[in-house]
Amino acid sequence: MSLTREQLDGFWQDGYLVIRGLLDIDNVERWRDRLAEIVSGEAERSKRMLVMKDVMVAKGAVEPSHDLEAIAKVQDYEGDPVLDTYAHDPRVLEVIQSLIGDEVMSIHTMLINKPPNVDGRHPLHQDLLYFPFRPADKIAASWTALEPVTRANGCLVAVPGTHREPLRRHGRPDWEYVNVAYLGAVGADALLERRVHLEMEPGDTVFFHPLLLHGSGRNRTSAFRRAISAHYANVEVTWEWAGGDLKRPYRIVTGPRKGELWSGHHNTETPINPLDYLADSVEEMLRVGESNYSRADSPD
Ligand SMILES: O=C(O)CCC(=O)C(=O)O
Repeated sequence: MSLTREQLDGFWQDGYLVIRGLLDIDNVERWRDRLAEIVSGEAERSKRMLVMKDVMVAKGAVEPSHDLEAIAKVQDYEGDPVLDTYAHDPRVLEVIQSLIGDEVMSIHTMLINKPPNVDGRHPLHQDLLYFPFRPADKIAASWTALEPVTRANGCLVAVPGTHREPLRRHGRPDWEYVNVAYLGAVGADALLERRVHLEMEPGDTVFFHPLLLHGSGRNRTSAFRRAISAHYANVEVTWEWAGGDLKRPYRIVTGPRKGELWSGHHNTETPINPLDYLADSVEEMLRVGESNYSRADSPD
């Protein structure tokens, strides 16, 4: 699907664009079923796949009544023949290409499962924190709802226009239970009032910029809230992090080099130290903004 001028302008103005009904219910059901098969062991896990337990389950604070209720996400699903059809879906890729250019690679993949009964919040953050590539304008995410996502079950929230701001430092929220690597942007609470709740139907897809402040609230329902996502970068990006590479394959997914691994330019002269963007202690987080991550200030 090629984007209209209005949709393109909307993306660059707000930092995100929701496309209703981009993917159909057959796909959605297949991806949901696959999650269940992976978690039950019916489907073999692909080589690099990471299945992450929710922190409350891991710490024994919640006793799940079913295996699926224990899982927070499946990460790096490349190699899974069913989930990976998402990262290669031509409808997703066409939009991505309109946003960041024709030749793109997949740089991160995830299926996020927000079960009932756990906290499951994701503080406001910028995904660029996790990516070694620059410029940010050549990176974009797609995130597709796998069931109705609402304010009640912890839909995504976004703060429009924040993609024009620099990458912030990120730290651990002071919530009691925080899933591994769910870091929050320091000082972002001040912008919570401007957040927009992105309620979506199954198959609806939001595309967003890696500097956009976004997060998600608790699931207060008795059902799951699942979504599948992928991040992409134009192959012309530069690797900007200091200290070699992450030894992970970045696969080109469009154009004449489709299927090949990225082997682009590395900046070795003025690299970025990714640790500079991490708040390294609670004291420091408190100094920067009294209580940046209080319970009342969650993205629900
Ligand atoms: O799906 C969610 O709840 C949040 C996902 C997200 O923001 C992320 O993984 O960067």
